Amino acid sequence: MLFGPALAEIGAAVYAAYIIDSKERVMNWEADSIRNIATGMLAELDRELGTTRRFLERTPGDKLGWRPHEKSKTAGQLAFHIATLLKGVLTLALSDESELPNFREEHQPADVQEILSAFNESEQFVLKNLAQIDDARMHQTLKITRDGSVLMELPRVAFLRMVLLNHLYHHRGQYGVYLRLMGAKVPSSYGPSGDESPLG
Ligand code: NI
Repeated sequence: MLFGPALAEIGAAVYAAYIIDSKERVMNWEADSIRNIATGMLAELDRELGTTRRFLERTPGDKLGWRPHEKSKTAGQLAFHIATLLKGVLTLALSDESELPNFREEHQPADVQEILSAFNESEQFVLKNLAQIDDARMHQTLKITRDGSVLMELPRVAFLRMVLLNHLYHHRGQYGVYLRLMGAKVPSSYGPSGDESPLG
């Protein structure tokens, strides 16, 4: 046990409060989801974008070139990928057929501000455009090609779940390990991190 009994009790109370808060949000989320698919995704993103921004904000400005392994992206490259993927993926989903673009995954941002600005731009783009996709269009097939060959052919809703949402959460978890190894404080996300509990 890292904490004494008193601290453990406080921790349990904080966690219980968090769960109550989550239930309220989940209830809202379900009510929204009934309206349509895009609104449900936006309700989910309402939580997830805030958490993701906190991860990006913790980036140490003097470690953008750091990488955990020679095959890994640098911290700056990974953070910039997280910051831009929402806009890049949703742009693809707005067309019925797209050639897979280069997402500039190797772009090395100059500073943390460039990462946060890109994330803000992504967020605004998603908030403005995702709600425009009605359920009928969500169920229509989307085709992604590379050099003319079909890479993916699937309903738009499945593409958005996998390549927009799950992809974002995957990289955010990965980035949490980067933050830990760079000596930064790791934000809580699903439960406490080693540095903080969900209510701060
Ligand atoms: Ni990726």
